[in-house]
Amino acid sequence: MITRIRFYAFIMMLWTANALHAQTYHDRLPLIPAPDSVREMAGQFVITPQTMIVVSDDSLRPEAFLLNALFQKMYGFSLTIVKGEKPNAGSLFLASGLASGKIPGAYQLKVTKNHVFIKGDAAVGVFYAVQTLGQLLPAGKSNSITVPCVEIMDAPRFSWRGMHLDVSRHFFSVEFVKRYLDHLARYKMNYFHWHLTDDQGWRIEIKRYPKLQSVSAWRNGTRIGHYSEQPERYDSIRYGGFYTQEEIRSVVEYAAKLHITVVPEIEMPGHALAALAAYPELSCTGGPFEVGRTWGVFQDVFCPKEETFEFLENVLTEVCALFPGPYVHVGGDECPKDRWKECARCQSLIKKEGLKDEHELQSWFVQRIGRFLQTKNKKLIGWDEILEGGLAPDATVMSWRGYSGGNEAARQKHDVVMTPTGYCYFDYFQSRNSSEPLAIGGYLPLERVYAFEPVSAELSAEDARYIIGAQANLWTEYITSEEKVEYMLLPRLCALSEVVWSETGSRNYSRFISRLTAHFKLLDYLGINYSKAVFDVQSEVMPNNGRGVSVSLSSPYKLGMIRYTLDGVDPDHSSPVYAAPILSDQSLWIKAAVFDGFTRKGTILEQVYRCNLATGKEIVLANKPDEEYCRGGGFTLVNGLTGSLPWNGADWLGFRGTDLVAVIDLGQAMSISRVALDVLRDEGSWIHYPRRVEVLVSDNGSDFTSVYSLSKEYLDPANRLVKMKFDRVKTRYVKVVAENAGSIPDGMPGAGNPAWLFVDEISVE
Ligand code: TNX
Repeated sequence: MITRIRFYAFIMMLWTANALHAQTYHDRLPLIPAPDSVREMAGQFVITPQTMIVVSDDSLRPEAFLLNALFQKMYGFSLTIVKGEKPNAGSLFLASGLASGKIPGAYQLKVTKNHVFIKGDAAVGVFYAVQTLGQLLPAGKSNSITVPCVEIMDAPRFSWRGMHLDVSRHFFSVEFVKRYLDHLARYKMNYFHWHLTDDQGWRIEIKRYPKLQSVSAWRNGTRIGHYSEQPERYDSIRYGGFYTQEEIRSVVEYAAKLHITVVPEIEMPGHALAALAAYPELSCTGGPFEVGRTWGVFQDVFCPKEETFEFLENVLTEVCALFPGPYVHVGGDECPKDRWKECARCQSLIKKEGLKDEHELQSWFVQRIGRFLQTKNKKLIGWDEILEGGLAPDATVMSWRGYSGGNEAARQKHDVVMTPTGYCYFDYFQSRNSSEPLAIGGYLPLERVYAFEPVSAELSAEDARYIIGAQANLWTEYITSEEKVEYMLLPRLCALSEVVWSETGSRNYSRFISRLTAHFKLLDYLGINYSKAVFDVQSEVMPNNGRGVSVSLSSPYKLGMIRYTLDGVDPDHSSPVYAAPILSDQSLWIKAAVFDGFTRKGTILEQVYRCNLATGKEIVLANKPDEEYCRGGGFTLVNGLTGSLPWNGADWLGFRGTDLVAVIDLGQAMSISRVALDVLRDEGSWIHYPRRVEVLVSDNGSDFTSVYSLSKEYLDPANRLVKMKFDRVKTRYVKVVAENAGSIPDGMPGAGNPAWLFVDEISVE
């Protein structure tokens, strides 16, 4: 009998082992970013206050201290640290010397019933192993902590795994900046880009220029509501602050312990209004100026004269001394050239230096600063505008206006950090929920961050090597509190960390979500704020064989179920469970939410589809939309769904500098007399109303006759919907043209750049 039980136990064991294998670790251990390889083993290791940490050499003591700090925070005790050659039974052993890969940070973490064995390539690898171990710890106070037995091998994909924080638009305390660094470290990020100066406040103490502290660090009020709101409203609260050099040093030191390099950003020549308010003589006009109280781009910028360079070099001398890292970020973005065009001094400088125009003058400006930084042994890094008029030798480019600047820089053999707005701007909305807190605009849900690939397929293998990594940016125009910083950061940082750390092959969104939702327990336990948009229902609309649309609902959260209604009533736990796509050639009103038993997990998705003759029909676009705003392709324009505001990557097509030319095949000749085009106007985001619209018809799809055309003078940009009525005509093909506004005029945000044209829907009646 006993043997039989043993036999069954054996079979059961095999079965469980197999099951574990089939399910893969991804779904079980809440590790983010996903390690290269994870082998789960039976059993667990138990940590008590008596467990010891053994370090193989003294250089690893700091990592042991950090592990202890984590135990202290989570369980209220810390362990004794001793030095030793090998893992004692019952101890946590930390060693270095693992064969390292190209990029520092590789580690092995082995948890057995007897000990925890950590081996890193160096202290940095040990540090990352400790972070991984931290994510395996149970969320709940106890004196007996169990860790599952597992063997992990891991190494980073990119050497630049960055996260940015703007402390100018809103200011955050040193304590909070350190907490922010903890978040970065938890997900193995290694660069902190500290945006220290901008129009609305100068936040770093520079001893030589005390007015940067007394004047530039403070503004007399702040814009209320969104930048696009009219009339403009302001509060009159004096707002500001700055970090003393001592505080800066303490942040840099703190970051170094977390193996994070701090990259300070001192903005020039643009975004410099706060500095000019204190030192107006550094401008072209002489001022006076006040520290910015609203957002956007200001015309007054540093004037490229000797006093300015003297000032900037003195500032940078103090900055270089404070930040031991190799990089200094000099901004370079959004510098309007209006003042330089009107300034006799600038114009004679252009002549004297043999420059073509103001863009080359900006490039000359940045190159001069680059040469100065070289004397300090620092590398210059700047936003992709530093490409215009020629790159400074050895400059590293941070590509934010899509991929193109970064790709171009890589082709010129310059290092590149990718941070395209469409994937990396954490100041964008992450949910379409109408109760979402105010954000700048745009839509960047978790899934889209997760889909980010820093290396564009357009690059050759040789040029791709210059993409040293990626980062996300957190601009804080609308982020006024620490809680909101965390809310905007998390969990999007989790997705980004996987993009920059994990092997591309291991990326799988639904597995990521199961690990992430399990990992939320730890965030809850640590009292960290994060967005729960991941529990929202997602929808996908497809053409239904020429007869309207087919709408599928899904949720990445597999533990719940989707319930929905079609009558406008909010779904509850008794509403129908979604099982198959909803088909319709009539208008459709869908409300849906995810339920875990009786509990609704996320918010309610609400979508209205308005079907017309064009809905679900074949559509061909002559010009490709930009790769950042092309999801859903041409069908986006005939899917019955009006793009939501805030505008986003899902329901809108974005054309950068090019026109919309769409041909819809109605399938057979139909009688029509109206075409409506839904367009977006958001000039703050460089999105402009079209210059001209036209409707053409054809029976054969190649010879078109114009039936309607209207140009700028007659178009009313106040209308989101461009309604085009004409004499009733029978036709099979309908061509709709919307001409891009062209280059953005001077004085507007993004002046000189190609305007965006955003369209989301064409209806034909
Ligand atoms: C553009 S990205 C900026 C910032 C704004 C941000 C808002 C970049 C280099 N410049 O000044 O805060 O957009 O999303």
